[in-house]
Amino acid sequence: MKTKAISSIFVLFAIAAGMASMAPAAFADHPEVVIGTVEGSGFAQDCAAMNGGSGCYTPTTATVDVGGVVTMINNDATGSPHSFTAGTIDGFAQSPSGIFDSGILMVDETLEWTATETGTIPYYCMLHVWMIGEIIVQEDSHAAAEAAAAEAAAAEAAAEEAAAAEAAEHEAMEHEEAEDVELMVMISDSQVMGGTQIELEFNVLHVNYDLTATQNGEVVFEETGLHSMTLIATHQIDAVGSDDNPINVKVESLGIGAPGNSDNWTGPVGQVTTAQVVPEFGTIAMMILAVAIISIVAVTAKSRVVPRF
Ligand SMILES: [Cu+2]
Repeated sequence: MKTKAISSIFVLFAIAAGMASMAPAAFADHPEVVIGTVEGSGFAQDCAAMNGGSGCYTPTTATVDVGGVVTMINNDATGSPHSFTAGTIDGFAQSPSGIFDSGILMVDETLEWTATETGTIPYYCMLHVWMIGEIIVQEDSHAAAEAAAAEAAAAEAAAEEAAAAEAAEHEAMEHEEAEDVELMVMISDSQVMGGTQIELEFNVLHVNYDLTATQNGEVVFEETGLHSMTLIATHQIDAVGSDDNPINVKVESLGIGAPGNSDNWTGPVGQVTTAQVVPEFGTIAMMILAVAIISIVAVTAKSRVVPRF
């Protein structure tokens, strides 16, 4: 049980570690980015041709993490003023989104803008309607990794807690077990119709046992693998004991638990309780003949314990 709990922690931890190590690979790191203006972009609409076909801003498509800083600079060496205005432009119809707007930037003037949420933000230059670009804001890879790590830590903590609970439960079971192994058998008898009725009284339910009765060295009753669902079991022996010829009854415990499920039986195995039955008056003579209290240290639930005598 304990081993299982520990191995499940390892599995969880392995999954968590895997997730944490995979996260950075899934997202490239873009804590900050600089966007410039293409030289001469203010004079000709053909920025694409001037910039190797990639647009009028450099880069035309920029990527930044949430929380990352975008520095927009008008570094057009021709000295043209430009703007970085978030929104779209269709011909001369401008639709600023308001996410950011640098206003008119003279050469070397900048706008710093911090991305706050994921998405794609188009922008344009309000002076040169052919200048358009976009900023892709993506999830912070560090934050994602941290979130994954935090999740992993939480899972690990939960697993540990579960393991602790299981261990506690296990310990509690061991205690209970240690108390339950105190098997007591009380043997009483009565003379009935030319025979003897043996009554066994147990202190626990579901005792599995062998019962043997001998008289004068001869076996008068023998049954193995008996099971007492209740606390009392009665057996009929076809013999009558006397002072000169008593019946010796022997009860040997096999374990406590459901019949046929001996792998899960607990309690003392091989504990022997004997009684010498000498009915004199035909009434029930109660005799507590053996009360064996066996203290054991149960290592696992399946351990068989052989009591000492
Ligand atoms: Cu411009």
